[in-house]
Amino acid sequence: MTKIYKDIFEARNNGNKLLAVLIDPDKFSIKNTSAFIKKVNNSKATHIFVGGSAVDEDATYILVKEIKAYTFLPIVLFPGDVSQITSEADALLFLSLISGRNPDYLIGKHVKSVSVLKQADLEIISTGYILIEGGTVTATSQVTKTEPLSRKGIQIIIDTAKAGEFLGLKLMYLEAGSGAKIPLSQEIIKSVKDELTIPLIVGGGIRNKQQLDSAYNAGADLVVIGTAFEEDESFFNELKK
Ligand code: 1GP
Repeated sequence: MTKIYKDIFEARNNGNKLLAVLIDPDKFSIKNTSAFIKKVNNSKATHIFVGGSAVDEDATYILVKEIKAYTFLPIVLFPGDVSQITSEADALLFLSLISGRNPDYLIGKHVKSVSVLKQADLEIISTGYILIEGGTVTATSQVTKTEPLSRKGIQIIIDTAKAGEFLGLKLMYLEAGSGAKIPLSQEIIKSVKDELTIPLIVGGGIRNKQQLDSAYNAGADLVVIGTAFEEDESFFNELKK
C-alpha cells in the first residue's frame, strides 16, 4: 500500500477522522497562499486537496508549488481534467464518476492521462466519485454532462458505491457538489458506510462544525470542505487543533 492511501486506511481502522481543505485554483488568489495555509496548518486539517471543474492550464502546478512552500500536509490532486495533473503534489485521486454514464469521465479522460501519469511521481489512488443532488446545479454536473443521483434513491446510491468497490476502487467519495445547499444526510452516509469496506470520503455543502460532526458521526472517514473556507476564513477558528 502506498503512503497516503495507507494513512487514510489506517486512520479509518483506528477511528481517526480526517479533514481535507479543498482549494480550487480557479477561485483562489495565489497572493493569499501563505496566510491561508497558515490557518490550515493551525487547524484540524489533515490533507489539502487541490482541484476544480474549470481550471486554467498550469494554474494547478503554480498553486501546488506555492502551497508546498508553506506546509507539510499531504497535497492530493482532485482533478477535474488531465491538465490539472502535476508532480508537485503528493497523490492523485484517480476519479471515476460512477454516478454518471458519460464514458469520458468513467474511463476516457483516464486513458488520455496515462502518458502524463507515467512521467509523474504521484501516488495514484483509484476513487469512485458519486454525485448526489445537493439542491443546486453543480459545476461538476454541467462540465461532465451527467445528472446527480437522487437523494431519495438510497438503494441506487448504495448499489453504485458497492459496485465501485467490487470493481476494485480503493476509496469512495460521496459528493453533494461544491457549494451544495444541503449537505448529504446522515441516512445516506450511514447506509453507504454500512455496506463498504473501503474508506469513505464525504463532501459538498458542509459549512459549520455541527454539519462536519454530523458527517463524521454518520460514518465519513474523511470530510472535504472548500466553499465554507472560501466564503469565510474565520471558520478555521472553529476547527483549531
Ligand atoms: C467539492 O466536496 C467538495 O467537490 C467540497 O464541497 O465546496 O461545498 O465544501 P464544498
